[in-house]
Amino acid sequence: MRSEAIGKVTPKFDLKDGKLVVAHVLVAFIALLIGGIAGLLQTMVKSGTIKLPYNIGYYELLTAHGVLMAIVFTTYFIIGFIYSGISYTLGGKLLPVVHRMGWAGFTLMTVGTALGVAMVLTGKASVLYTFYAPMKASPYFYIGLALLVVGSWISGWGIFYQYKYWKRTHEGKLSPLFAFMSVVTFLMWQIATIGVAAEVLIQLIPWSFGWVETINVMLSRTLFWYFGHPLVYFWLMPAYMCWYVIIPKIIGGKIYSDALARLSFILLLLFSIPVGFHHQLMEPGISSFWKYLQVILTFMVVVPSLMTAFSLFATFELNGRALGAKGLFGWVKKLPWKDVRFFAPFMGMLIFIPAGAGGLINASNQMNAVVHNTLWVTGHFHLTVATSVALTFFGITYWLLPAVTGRVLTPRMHTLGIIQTIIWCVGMFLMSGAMHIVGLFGAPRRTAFTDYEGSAAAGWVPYYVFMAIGGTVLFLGVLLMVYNVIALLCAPKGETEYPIAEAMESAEATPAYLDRWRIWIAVSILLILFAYTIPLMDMIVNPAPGSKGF
Ligand code: HAS
Ligand code: CU
Repeated sequence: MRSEAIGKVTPKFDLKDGKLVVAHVLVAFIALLIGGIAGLLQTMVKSGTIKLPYNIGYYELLTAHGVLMAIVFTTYFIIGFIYSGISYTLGGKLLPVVHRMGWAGFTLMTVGTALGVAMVLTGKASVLYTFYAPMKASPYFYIGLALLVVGSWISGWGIFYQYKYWKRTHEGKLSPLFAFMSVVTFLMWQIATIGVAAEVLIQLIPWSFGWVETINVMLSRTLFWYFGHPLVYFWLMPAYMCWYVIIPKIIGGKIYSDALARLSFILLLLFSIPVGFHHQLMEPGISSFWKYLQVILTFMVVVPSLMTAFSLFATFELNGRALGAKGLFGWVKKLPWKDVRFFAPFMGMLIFIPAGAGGLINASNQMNAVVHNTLWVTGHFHLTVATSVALTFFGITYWLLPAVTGRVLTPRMHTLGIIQTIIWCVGMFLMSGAMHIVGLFGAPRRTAFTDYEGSAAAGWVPYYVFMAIGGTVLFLGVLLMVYNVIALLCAPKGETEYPIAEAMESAEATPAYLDRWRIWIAVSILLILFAYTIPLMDMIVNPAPGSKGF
């Protein structure tokens, strides 16, 4: 591999920390497997091909699929990946207290996940992964979620602690980019999860225990989306960390600009949160001014993604030219296509171009009226989170597991990984493509049946067939990925580098103000207060009829 030709000796990964990383990654992939099975069964139950015992129906399976894939798989993978990176870049080892916090967070999250998933699979929490009112689940589902969130907070505090310790012992030095990005990601998570914690603790738990009779639905949805949008950036930012910090090293190049990377993460911190209304554009009860304001902020949060695209193109092109590439696109040929550590995340990037464009359509008020609550939206997030993010996480797994367990990535694993990536892209092209098109025709999302039969809906059937074929291909992709994870854990012993790239310019080129956390946290909170205070007050003071008494 070309990156090895650089020949610099890199420190070994601490194998004790490696166990913590493996634990997280394993739970993530168990969730992917069960979530994948639920995804496949969900289509079969919906189409009436099979009938499951214990009344497990479409909504139970769809909830299990969404919760396991979108919440459990991602959160565990992200924490495992980030803990590995802070161990490696901030001193080569987790501080003992941080190591313990990592395990404490893991334990709490796992108890919560087990409780939550048990409720879903026994039919006591068929509320979908967005779980806002008025759908009601067993209180134990919400308690499970609360434990999952609190567990992730403890892990996040561990990250902050390790970072602070490093800063204290390396005064005046620029923190490693990976660590900086980890802190931004978990700061954002910390601020965003306050919304869902408030919804769960103040509204959903008292209501589902029957302590209060009514619930303010509007408030519940708003608190959910205050969290629900930044949630998607919580998935994306670790993928960006791979794109900015890992990929340049793998292709044998350098990070285009450390300062630009940091600035884009600061912008993600500022603009990820005050935008939840773009999920509520079609809702009455929020005045158009506040929707308009949050749509403007939504278009602001696109800027750091465009900066990321620019920076990646720059890295690819400059590196290609250094290797002798000619012409406008000659650099494409210089990319290491046979290296799965590159190929899988690269396909994620490529697909993020149409995926992001779909997001811009969603965010535009008039077009949102066309696509809202249709399968188009399902298509959108299967491209963003289930392809761009998931393929990047798969790509990380191929070097992460060997690096943290003292093993090697064999040529056979590269080949299997590339096959897995291709299967994923083909499956997603069929499934998500069909979802986008049929969504434009009006086919609704998250509904077990429609009674449009015989009218416009007849034309939807061929697209449903493509969705089913694509979904089946994807299920094979899940099985192969789970096989790959097992194979990686049994790979021959040896050394695998932890690929962290260097920046093109020196550390002095990064302005110090990017590291001024207090300013950025303050601006972030101000923006949130600006975008949310008045509409929230309005929902609480003037609740919709029926919500009174809450
Ligand atoms: Fe979204 C709904 C708007 C991004 C996930 N989104 C969802 C839902 C999910 C989700 C899960 O405004 C459904 C929630 C539910 O269940 O109801 N989304 C956006 C916008 C963006 C966006 C404006 N979404 C994401 C990301 C997600 C995600 C990222 C997950 C990870 N989304 C919406 C809206 C809705 C919505 C509305 C509500 C719809 C409704 O009505 O319900 C943007 O942030 C996207 C910006 C991205 C770009 C692309 C930049 C490209 C890059 C790649 C460069 C490639 C290279 C390789 C360098 C502008 C960085 C090229 C190499 C070559 C050789 C060519
Ligand atoms: Cu959003």
